[in-house]
Formats: sequence, structure tokens, C-alpha cells
Amino acid sequence: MSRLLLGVTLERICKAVLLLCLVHFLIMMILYFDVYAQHLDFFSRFSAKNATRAHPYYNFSRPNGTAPSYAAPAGGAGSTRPESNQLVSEKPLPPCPEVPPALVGRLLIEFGSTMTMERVQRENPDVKEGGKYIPSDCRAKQRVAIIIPFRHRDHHLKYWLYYLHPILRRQRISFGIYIISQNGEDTFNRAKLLNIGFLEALKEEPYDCFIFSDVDLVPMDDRNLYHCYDQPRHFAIAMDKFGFRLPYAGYFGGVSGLSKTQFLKINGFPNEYWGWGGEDDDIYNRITLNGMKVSRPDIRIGRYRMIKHERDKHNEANPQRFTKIQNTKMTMKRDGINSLQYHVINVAKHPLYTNITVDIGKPPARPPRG
Ligand code: UD2
Ligand code: MN
Repeated sequence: MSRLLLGVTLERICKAVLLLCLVHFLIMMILYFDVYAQHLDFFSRFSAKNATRAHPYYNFSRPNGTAPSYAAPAGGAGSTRPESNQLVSEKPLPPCPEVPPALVGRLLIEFGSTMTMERVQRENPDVKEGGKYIPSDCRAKQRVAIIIPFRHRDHHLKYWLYYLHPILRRQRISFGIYIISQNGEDTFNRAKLLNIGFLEALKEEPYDCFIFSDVDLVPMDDRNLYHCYDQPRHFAIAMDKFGFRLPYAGYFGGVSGLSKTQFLKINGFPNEYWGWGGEDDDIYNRITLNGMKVSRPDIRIGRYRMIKHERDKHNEANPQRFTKIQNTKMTMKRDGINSLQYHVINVAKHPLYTNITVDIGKPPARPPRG
């Protein structure tokens, strides 16, 4: 009997000790997580400050010292404090994933339905004035300026904006869109307008990457990521108008992308190609002559639709293009971003893009024959 009593007592003691251990363990866990949480909080606050400084588009200098257009004053007119936490999260954002999760792959692109700018604006409410966008849930590695040479193609621009804004958003790109409009009716000069886009975009934000796109080209696959690569990138490699094939090995037209360093290494693009053709081949020559290679997406991914159009007035084929592209090696050092001359006539911030109207002059008068 007494043995039984001893056994029961021992069992109770054991249970009590076990319970005590459990309680102790629980208390330890609570304390541990509390301290850890404070730690986390401390570090997150610490790095949030840094992230704020490093966040794309935040605190960039403006030529005229005005606040960036997206950072509306918090206290109404007159306040200089940027609206806190609207674009800069307190918590540090994780880097955007290499493969954006929202991509859908092949897209149905058609230009049959009528398009209005109101509709495009309505469907893209998250874009900031001037056509700027920053992903809200991750930190993009590059800031991308998308530059479009332009004159009298409003109809194409609506489709381009309609398709590209959602694609770029899904790609988690941090970007600004710049339409560089040639003023007047003199001969069109695509490459010079692209050079101007490079300089004008950099006056607004410290972009790392520049994508140069025709206004009439829409990608058919959102896996064709609009950022820069180790080598200059050619995006539009399989166009409907060329039977979804690269027309020739050195083709670099349509949509291309260079990092700031790559662009400066080739002295930008030529300014002296007036009228249609040749400038894209000259850019290709600049890239290879400077020891770089063109990188391209998979042929199944780099597919594009071009809105059908006639050759524009005042953009007739340039008869000098064949001889000019033979001389890139000589001309590229003096003709490029280092010799660019133009005048800005107007900068207009539209909801989905920034339009910069420029006077680029006209081609030099041909010397009289004989
Ligand atoms: C091809 C190339 C293009 C360029 C051009 C020769 C393709 C898809 N594209 O385009 O990259 O090398 O040949 O210069 O092969 N533009 C205007 N208004 C004008 C004229 C041109 O906005 O009056 C702009 C517009 O962005 C247009 C681009 O310049 O998409 C190229 O001109 P294009 O579309 O007339 O020439 P295209 O299709 O032969
Ligand atoms: Mn075209």
C-alpha cells in the first residue's frame, strides 16, 4: 500500500516537474520572439531609411528644383514634404524576382477595335503623371526609360500605350515613357530623336537602362522583358511583317535596349541619318566595332506585331544610307551624343507619357552638282 502511495506521489512529482518545464519553455519562447520582433523592427526601421533613399525615383534632383511630380505635397499646396509612405514603404521591399510571377506568356494583339485615350487612361490608373511607374511590392533593379521617336502617329500611340502599360507592369519594371516629337515638317530623323530622348530622360531621373521603340511595335509575349542585359539587346527579332524571322543577322531595328554605359560606349546613335533607313545598321556597327555583341531573346518569345502603315511624308528613304553605313568606324567618334544639337520646344506631362517636342534642324543642303 505504502509502495503504491510512493508510486502515485512520484508520478505526481514527475508530472509537476514536466508541467514546470513546459511553462518555462513557453515563457522562454514568448520572451525570445518578443526580443526578436523588436530586433526586426529595429532593423526594418534602419533599412527602411536606406531603402527610402535608394528607392527608384525618390529624391531625384530636378533641373528646376521642383518636387517630383508623383510626390504630391502632403499638406496641400505650399507644403514641401513629400507625401509619406505613398510610394516609399516603411518596410524594405524585397528585390523584384528575376522571373516576374504575373507573366502570362503569349498575348493576343490586334489593332482592329477603335481605341481612345480615355479608355487607356481608365485601364491604367496606377501610372503616375508623365507615364511613370514603380512596382509597389518589390524593388526593381533597373530604372528604365522607354523612348519613342514620334511625329503624326497619335493613332499608333494609343495602341502602344494600351498594350505596353499592362505588360510592363506585369514585368515589374520601374519605368518612365518619353515620346520625343519632332517639330515641323522637315525630314524625319529617328536616331537623332532617340539621342535626345536619352539626354532628356536623364535630366528627370537617373535611369540605368534605355529602351528605344518604334511607336507601331507591340510585343506578342510578355516574357520578352523590357530591361537591359549584359550586352546591347535587340528585342524585336521576329516581326509579323518579316514572317516572324530575323530579316538578316545584323538587323537591329524596331525595339532595342542599351544600358547607360553601353550607350555612352558607342557615343550614342548617329545624328546624321535623315529620312528612312540605315540608322539601325549604323547602331549595330557601333556596337560590334566597340567590342560588344547583340543579345536577343528566344525566337519564340521575341515576336512582334507592327501596325500596318504607309511610308510617312518627309521620311522618304535616305539615298545616302548605303555609303554611310560603310563608314561607321570613321564617323562614330565625331557624330553621336557628343555632337548632338537641338532645342526643346515643350515638355508636357500626360497621364500615361511625357511628350517632349523638339526642334532638331534639317539635313544639310546638298552641295550643288558640277
Ligand atoms: C523600320 C524599323 C525602324 C527603323 C526604320 C528605318 C521595323 C519594324 N522598324 O521601320 O526601327 O529602323 O525602319 O528608319 O523594321 N516615325 C514617326 N513619324 C514619322 C516617321 C517615323 O513617328 O513620320 C517613327 C515611329 O515611331 C515609327 C518609326 O519612326 O514607328 C520608324 O518609322 P517607320 O515605322 O515609318 O519605318 P519602318 O516601319 O519601315
Ligand atoms: Mn513601322
